[in-house]
Amino acid sequence: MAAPSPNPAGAFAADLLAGLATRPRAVAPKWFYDAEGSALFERICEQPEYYPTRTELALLDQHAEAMAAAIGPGAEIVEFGAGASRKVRLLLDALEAPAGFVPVDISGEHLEAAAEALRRERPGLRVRPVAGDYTAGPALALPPAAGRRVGFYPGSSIGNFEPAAAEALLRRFRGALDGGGLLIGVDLVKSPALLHAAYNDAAGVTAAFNLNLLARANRELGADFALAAWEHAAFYHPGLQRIEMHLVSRRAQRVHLLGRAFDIDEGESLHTENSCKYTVDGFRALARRAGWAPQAVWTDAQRRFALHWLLP
Ligand code: AVI
Repeated sequence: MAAPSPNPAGAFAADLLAGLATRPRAVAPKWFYDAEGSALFERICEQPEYYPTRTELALLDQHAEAMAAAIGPGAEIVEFGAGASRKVRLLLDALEAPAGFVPVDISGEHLEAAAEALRRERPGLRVRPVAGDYTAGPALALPPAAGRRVGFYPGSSIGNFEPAAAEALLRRFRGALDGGGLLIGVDLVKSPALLHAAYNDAAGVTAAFNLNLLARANRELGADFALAAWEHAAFYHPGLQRIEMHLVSRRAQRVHLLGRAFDIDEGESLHTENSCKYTVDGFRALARRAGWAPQAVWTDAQRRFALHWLLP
């Protein structure tokens, strides 16, 4: 994996400066996840409209044994983008003699605490967290394998990459897992109304999550984004099968960031996230293009979410 950036604020600054200067303006969603953003994301997962988390948890709960059988005994689970590690617990509970757990996450802050909690709960489990950006940079450098490696990438985070980038990331995982399989959660294409509600929750948590990107730039980079002058917008694009999230300027305004000034028109947007949705077959085709051989797939009765088991 990429070594943790020696200067993450520098990487955020460079990305945001470049993103504000391009048209349409855009910034990568990975910058949502500072401590505040991660906490807001945890709250999103609890909103009644945001079905992916509870649907995936139910799938893991219901099919853990079949998944464990597919994975086999003695596996070392590598979770990409590990958060509170709630989902992996369901998997670890079902696995036969797991050789270890390697949570990988860009935000090192919670990683060590989450790893420590898991070690306390499961004294026999070897937990070796890796802090760094698994999406970019040189090939992932994981600690020497303690067993047959198996990747776990839940939450449909793969949807936050456009298909070409998602294909590249799946290839990257294939390289890092060194012959091991990948269990991956993918949000399914569904009714636009359900999707729209999931990204426009009534409590406004997703809006706060989106706006936190600007608040973070103010906190960390001394920018002067006026939060009240920006509005959360999320909508489903049926042609591209994705939710798009934007921050839309409510008025003409000038923003300062690290000695540069950006003039933003009323109604202009900063594109902050795509969340791509896939049919089961569409995702299997993407996985094949990335060199994976799709195996079993588990979906809920309402076909909202899918967990795919892939072999190299
Ligand atoms: C992390 N990721 C899969 C979430 C999603 O649904 O795309 C992030 C998110 N954005 C808004 N709500 C949730």
